[in-house]
Amino acid sequence: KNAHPKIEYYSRFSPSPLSIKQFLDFGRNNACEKTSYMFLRKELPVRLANTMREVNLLPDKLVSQPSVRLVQKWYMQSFVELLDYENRKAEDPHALNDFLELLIEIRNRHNDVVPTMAQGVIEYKEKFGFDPFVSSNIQYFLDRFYTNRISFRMLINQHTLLVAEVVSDAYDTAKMLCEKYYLAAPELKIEEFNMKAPNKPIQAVYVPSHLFHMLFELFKNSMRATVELHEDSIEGLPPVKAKVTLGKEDLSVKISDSGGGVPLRKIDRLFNYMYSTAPTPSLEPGAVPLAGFGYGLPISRLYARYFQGDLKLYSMEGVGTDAVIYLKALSSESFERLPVFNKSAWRHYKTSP
Ligand code: W6P
Repeated sequence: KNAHPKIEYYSRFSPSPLSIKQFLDFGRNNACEKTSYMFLRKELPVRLANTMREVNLLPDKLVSQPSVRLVQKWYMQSFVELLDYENRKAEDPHALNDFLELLIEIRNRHNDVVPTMAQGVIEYKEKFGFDPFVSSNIQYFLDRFYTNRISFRMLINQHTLLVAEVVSDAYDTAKMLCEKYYLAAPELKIEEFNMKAPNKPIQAVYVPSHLFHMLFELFKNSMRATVELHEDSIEGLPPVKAKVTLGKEDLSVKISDSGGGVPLRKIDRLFNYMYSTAPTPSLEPGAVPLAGFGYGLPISRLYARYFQGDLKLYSMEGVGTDAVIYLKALSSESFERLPVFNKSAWRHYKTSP
């Protein structure tokens, strides 16, 4: 039910299409967060209201299915919560942060929209069978509904890159690989410490795919070390720990394992291309190793350094390893670090190490 009068009001506005360039310029990173806030607090309700009105044009027999009702409820709740910001000035000291948190909540609330709608279609089919007219309506509606959802999440995502979320995505992906090889994987424990805004999730101005790449690489290494050391232990696998911290200068992510560590003498080798290409241990053809015989670590360190950060390993032989990714907390400090051909570069090729 669209009982709310504001739905009618907002649905009269057409959504404003953005170009890919606007997305890039407009993210919190480049433009100011205020501009983004002023745009989104109107545009998000407009996009929600447009879709909510369309749901009501679906056949009653479909709209009344419990799953569809549930989805409608999520849309209504998100819409109403966004209305709180209709008249909240960007200068209100808490508005921007509260808004950010609301966006994260909304994104999570709507995570299961696709399978839930699919469930609604199943419920309908079980009760009323297949009807070509309804099927064509549903096809038309769902294409538009999901396009709206893609666009809505695109807007939210460019406003919020949550570091802990990337950490847990990278962990999940590494865990799947690890379980495939070893039939087990250590648990993850994430902790956050936001020095700038205590108890607020840590946001980053960064390239998500680069962060994912680095974390995925570190998790694979930590998991391998953990499983190989503790495979036969009756206590089970010690967890891999992640700590995300935001300070004035640095945004750091530490991944710690209790996989037995690496002696100091061998740490540099982990970043050495020549060492990393040592004859590969025998592997089934087509099999990819979980970690340890590739360019994963040296290239991850290049990603970190590319925007003025770094990647370091601190290991204690016999115990375990801490890997820390350092990123710049301020977007104004993360400019590209590029190789330049000059005298100093030239000298590197002419002198011995
Ligand atoms: C290890 C070796 C290593 C490399 C990179 C990251 C974590 C770990 N743990 O034992």
